[in-house]
Order: sequence, then structure tokens, then C-alpha cells
Amino acid sequence: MAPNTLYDALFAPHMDSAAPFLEWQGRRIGYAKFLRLAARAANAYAAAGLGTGDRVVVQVGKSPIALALYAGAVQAGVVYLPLNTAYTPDEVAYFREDSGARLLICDPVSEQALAGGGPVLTLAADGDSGSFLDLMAKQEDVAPVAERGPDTLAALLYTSGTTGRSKGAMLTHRNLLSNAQALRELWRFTDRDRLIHALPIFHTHGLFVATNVTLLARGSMILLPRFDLDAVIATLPRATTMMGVPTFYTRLLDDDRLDRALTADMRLFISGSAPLLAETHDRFTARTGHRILERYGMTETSMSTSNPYEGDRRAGTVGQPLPATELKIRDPETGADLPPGEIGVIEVRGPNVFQGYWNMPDKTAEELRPDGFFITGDLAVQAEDGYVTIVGRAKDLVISGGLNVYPKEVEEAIDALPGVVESAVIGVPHPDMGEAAVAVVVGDIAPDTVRSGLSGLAPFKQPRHVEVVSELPRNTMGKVQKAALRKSHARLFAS
Ligand code: MCA
Ligand code: AMP
Repeated sequence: MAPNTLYDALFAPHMDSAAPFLEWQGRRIGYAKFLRLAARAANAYAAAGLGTGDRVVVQVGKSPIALALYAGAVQAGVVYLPLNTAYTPDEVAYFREDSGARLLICDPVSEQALAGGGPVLTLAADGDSGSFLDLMAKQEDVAPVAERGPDTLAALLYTSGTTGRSKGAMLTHRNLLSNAQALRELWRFTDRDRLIHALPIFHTHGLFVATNVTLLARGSMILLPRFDLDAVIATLPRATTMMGVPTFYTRLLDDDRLDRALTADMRLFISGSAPLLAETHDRFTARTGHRILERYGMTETSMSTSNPYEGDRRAGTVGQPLPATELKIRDPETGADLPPGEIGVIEVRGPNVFQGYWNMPDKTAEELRPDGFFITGDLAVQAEDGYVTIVGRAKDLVISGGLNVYPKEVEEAIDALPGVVESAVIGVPHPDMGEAAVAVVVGDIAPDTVRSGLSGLAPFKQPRHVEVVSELPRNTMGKVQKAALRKSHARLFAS
């Protein structure tokens, strides 16, 4: 029988493999060694009192150990809940409480700020008793594999919503594994691949798409701490593939060193998480000869569509539905299916689609239909031949450098400041980040005071520009016209 859990498909076949898995700061870590680390992490979870189904919140910088924390959780049956390192203590407190996590693992520098709200262990390397690393060091490097099946929960990834607090998307082994299998095949990943991994590992893109696909193919990853232009350019000649957000590609295009010779040994560049302008796609082809392969997905669905490996990688489109994923374009009001060429909301169904939001049955029911179709909130048209072009969003969302900023959350923080009457947060085109958040505020307050009042929000959510006005534009129903604000601010960051 084909393996149907992450451990059986991604780890078990490589236990004794000396093949390289990671390259990190000049060091190579082979598969067997990485899996021994993962086993130590699995044993350490058990030693810390975590069993199958318990949640662990992990807010740590990128490193091979951080990846081993994920792999160890898979082995131990612990539900993995990774968090953006930019999240503030208040934000982290919410995720711990909402998920009912048994343990938080963080970097030593954040320990004090994150104390309270349950057990905390750090990645301190000094033998400290509060160190998860220390606990790992005391463990054996083989570990039992938790009882689990394809429908067992593997991860809880939080995604904000247009209303209310963040929601934990429940992802099972089947969700994650089926997607990795589809992508490995579609994108032709093999054990000869060396992937440039410059993404964060707390989102679907860097954690699941990049890592699970590589593990399944038994390829290797050149793990970079973050997207550093010089480091990526230095790495391109010895890599074969890269996955990135559009900002990676625009930053590369702004550098004269990007040319055909530099990318001659690359076989594939993949983009996603935010719209890649057709112009960026075309400029990249003109400079390097490579056609970027764009795909589309969400935390709740992993990847749903992709341009083909062979065939037409159509600029400005996100390609066709993955083989096992059904995709419909539906009328946002009535839910009726729309014919090719008409704009509607994307709905998807398949093994990739999540199980619902953690402890939020009402929110789940709003977005996941009883027949299994998930309402993405992305607006698109589908051509006769299946290609999907995203044209906008039915949801109020700003995507900045591939990170989601929910206007509602920022508006609530602004509206709570003394002197503020009301506010509107919009996304406007930004040459580096694709979109940037801008706050338009009504009230007796200075823009700098608004800015300094938002320190409880992660920096990437903070508006890049704050403007104080006497009133917001409204339609006859009294609703704030964000479209008008987006139009009047469209050239704010024009270079
Ligand atoms: C950093 N900053 C940002 C962002 N990143 N501000 C807005 N948007 C951002 N994305 C802040 C920093 O805190 C800093 O603030 C200032 O901007 C300058 O940072 P800079 O050095 O320019 O940024 P960077 O460190 O180079 O990061 C930009 C980045 C990075 C490379 C675009 O954000 C990134 O790697 N993004 C990828 C996100 C991702 O993986 N998304 C996938 C999720 P200050 O100056 O105040 O200190 S979506 C997903 O998983 C779905 C399923 C999918 O389809 O993939
Ligand atoms: P997240 O909630 O972080 O998983 O972000 C998912 C959202 O990112 C989707 O609903 C889309 O709005 C957006 N997205 C992902 N990939 C693409 C893409 N290739 N083109 C346009 N938008 C994308």
C-alpha cells in the first residue's frame, strides 16, 4: 500500500540515507542525520509531556533545528503550530490560548517577553534547564512513531480573517501529503534537485510546499536565513530550483548581475503567495531565458492551481487546477456556477482542502460548504482551457511581500487610539512589496502618533504611510469607499 502519512512518505524511506538534505551556513546535513535530530525532537516532545494531538507553538528563527522541530512533531503526532517571528507577545499570547497549546518553543531572546500563559522552552544552547535543545540532547536519536492515519491532524496554521480574530486552519496528513505528491510530480522534482530556500518556514509556502516536496523527492535544500539578494545571487550557480514570492523576482531583476550565465544551471523558478505581474514574468524571461512558473494557493488549501512544467506557462495566470483538485468559478452572491470568461469567486474541493477552523464551527460553515467546496475569497476568470486568471479579491486583504495584512485588524488597533474617530486601511501598489498598507485616519491625532501607537502589531502589518484626513469617502449607503481611496492613493509609492 502506498504510504499515506507524512512520516511514512517523507521520512521512513530516508532513514539510512547519507544523501544531503540541507546545506546551512556552509555545513551539509544528510538525511539520516536530520532524521536523527527529528527523532530527538520527537522524544523531547514526549519528555515535555506532549502526546498525540497536543499542540506545540513554535516561534523561532530559521535553522535546521527549526525544521527538525517540525519533523519531530510529525513523528510524535504533535500538532505543529509555527508562528511568524515578527509577531509581538500579545499576538503570540492569543495563538497559545486559542489553540490550547501545551508548550511554546521560542528563541532565548524572546523568553522573557513570552513568559506566562503556560510552559515555555527555548532554543538556548547553553545547557539551560529551560532549553528544548538541552532536552533534545538528552534523548535517544531513534523514537517511536505515533499512531496516526491520513485524517490525523498534522498542523494548525493561523490565518487572519476579514472579521474577528485569527483562525487556526486544521491540516491533516492527507492534506499536506497529497499536495506534496501532486507538486513533486507536476514540477518534476527529483533527488538531483537543489532548491534555494530563502522563504520563512512559518507559512505553507516555505514549510510545506518547499520542504515536503524536497523530502518526497529526496532532493536537497540550500537553506538561507532570509531573502538576501547577494546570498541568493551567490547561490544561483549551484542550485537547480527556487521558490519565491514576487518580491524575490523584482529584487533580482533590479540587480545587473542577473543574467543567462548566472542562471544557466537552474531548471525551474516558481512564484506564488501574491500576484506576479505579467511584466515581471516577461522581463525575467528576457533577462534569463527562464519562464517563471506561477502557482496559486492558500493556507487552507495548500496549492490549488499551477502552470505546467512542460507547455504554456502563461504570464499573468496561475495555471490550471491540480489533478485531484476541482475548481469552480462561482457567483459570489448566489453561489451559482459561472461559465468560462466570467468573473466570480474561486471555490476549490479536493484532498488538499483543510478540515475547518479550530474551535470555530461558525467560521468554518461560512467558508467551507457542506459539499466540501472551500470559498477562497479570490476573484478570477477561468478560460475554456482551464487557465485561471486572478483579477482581485472579494475579501478585504492586503498582501505585502507575500505576507497577509488584514485591514480590519489594523483599523481596530488605530480606532482604539485616543483622538481617532475612524480609519480605513487599504493596499496600494508598491514597487518592492507588490502592495503596501496605507492608513487613512479621521481624528485629532498626528500621523507619527498613529504609527507609534501600533507597536502591538507585527512590523509587517504596520502601515507604510499614515495620512490624517477630515473625512472618509462614503457611498450613498454610508459605506466607506475603499476602492475610491485605493484609486486616489494608487501612485503614492510610484518610483
Ligand atoms: C519585512 N517587512 C515587511 C515585510 N517583510 N513589511 C511589509 N511586508 C513584508 N512582507 C518589514 C521589516 O520588518 C522591516 O521593517 C522593513 O519591512 C524592511 O524589511 P526588508 O529588509 O526590506 O524586508 P525583508 O526582510 O527583505 O523581507 C521582505 C521579503 C519577506 C523578502 C518579501 O517579507 C519574505 O520573505 N516574504 C515571504 C513571505 C511568505 O513566505 N509568504 C507566504 C505566505 P523595519 O524597517 O521597520 O525594521 S502565503 C502562503 O504560504 C500561501 C499558502 C501561498 O500561496 O504561498
Ligand atoms: P494565505 O492566507 O497567507 O495563505 O494567503 C493566500 C492568499 O494569497 C490567496 O487567497 C491569494 O489571495 C494570494 N495568492 C497566493 N498565490 C497567489 C498568486 N499566485 N497570485 C495571486 N494571489 C495569490
